[in-house]
Amino acid sequence: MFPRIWAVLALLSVPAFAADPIQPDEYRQRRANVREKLAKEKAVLVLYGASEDERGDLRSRFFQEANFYYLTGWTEPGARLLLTATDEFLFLPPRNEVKERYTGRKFVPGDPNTTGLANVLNLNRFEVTFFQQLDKSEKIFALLNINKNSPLKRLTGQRPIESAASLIFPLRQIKSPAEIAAIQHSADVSIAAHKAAWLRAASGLFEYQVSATMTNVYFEAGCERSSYPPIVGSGPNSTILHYNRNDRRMDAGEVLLMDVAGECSMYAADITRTIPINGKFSTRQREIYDIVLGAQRAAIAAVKPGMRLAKETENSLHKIAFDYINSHGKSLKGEPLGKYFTHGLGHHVGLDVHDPGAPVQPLEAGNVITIEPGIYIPEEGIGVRIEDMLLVTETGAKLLTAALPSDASAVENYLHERKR
Ligand SMILES: [Mn+2]
Repeated sequence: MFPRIWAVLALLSVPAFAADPIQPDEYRQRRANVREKLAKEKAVLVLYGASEDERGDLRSRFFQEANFYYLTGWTEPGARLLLTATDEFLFLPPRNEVKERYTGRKFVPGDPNTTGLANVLNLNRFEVTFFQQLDKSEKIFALLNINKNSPLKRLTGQRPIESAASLIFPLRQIKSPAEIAAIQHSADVSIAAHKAAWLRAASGLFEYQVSATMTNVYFEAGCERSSYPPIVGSGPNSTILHYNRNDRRMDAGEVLLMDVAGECSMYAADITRTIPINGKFSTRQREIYDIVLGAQRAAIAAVKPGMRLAKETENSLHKIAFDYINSHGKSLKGEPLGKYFTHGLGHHVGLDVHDPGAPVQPLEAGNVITIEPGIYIPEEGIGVRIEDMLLVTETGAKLLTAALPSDASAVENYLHERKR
């Protein structure tokens, strides 16, 4: 009894973290980096922040658009950003007393400038300022895939708008020390969530109860949301890649796949573990598990600058994992298992759980990625995925999620604790 309570208390004592771990100077530096590129291109950049009623369904609180947040740290709705080679402008909506009754006082132009941006203007000054700056520029950059840019299209008429992705995404892919610390914090809190789930999981429990145990750990630690809807799949559900109904009762003898992580201070984590619900893998489950783990370890060992996450490419990490899976074990029909590894090997993680970074791009030092091979065999009701987060370094990689065991025996030993 006591060991279990002690363990739970220890898990929940995750240290608090600053609301915004990024200092104003770092936001300034990010904008300076973009403005340097704008100077070369003789261009201006316009970004639209998220608006308050974008979702319109009352279910979700306001969250800033990731690129807007990356360049400003600004967390209030309805803002617009204009960057030029030599200047920067943050445009903010005027006060709205009716809205403020619901969501509180908002910062407005004229308040003492604590935004960190050189110029803060009323949103109704946007058009005239934009055209003034456009007179001195040749190109306009914006994020085109966001519908809200249609008013910008109306303003610019025939002048083409180029994608700002090429300006911002390469910066977002190289994580700063402060970002790495923030991501590590999200990873640590999510690891605590997984450990709490391991102590809780038992036959007869519903998947949503395990999900609740996990989300509680990171919400209790001050994280603002799940990085993605929790995936807690038992038995047959473990073979459904993005299963998130989480409404099945789990049974002894099944595996439980948990792809669950929290987003804290805007930075996401992404972690998956698969455990035996009754504490011990069956022979077949253990065989499949060890193949996935072997594939993951082979890929992790090969991570270094220049390698790629993509499938059909030189220096492919995916190929390393696939070849391992395809050359170990067999299906019930005696076929190789490669065809049961049905998704990508990994992705970048940061402000978004799927952060900018195409799989074919060679990895660089400062990237944060996941490595997450899996084998899903519906006819056997066995799905195993093991997902860890890594920081790519000059010579290899640092495992950010090393504190969460993945070795099958270590997992079983941890599960054994709950019986005492
Ligand atoms: Mn992932």
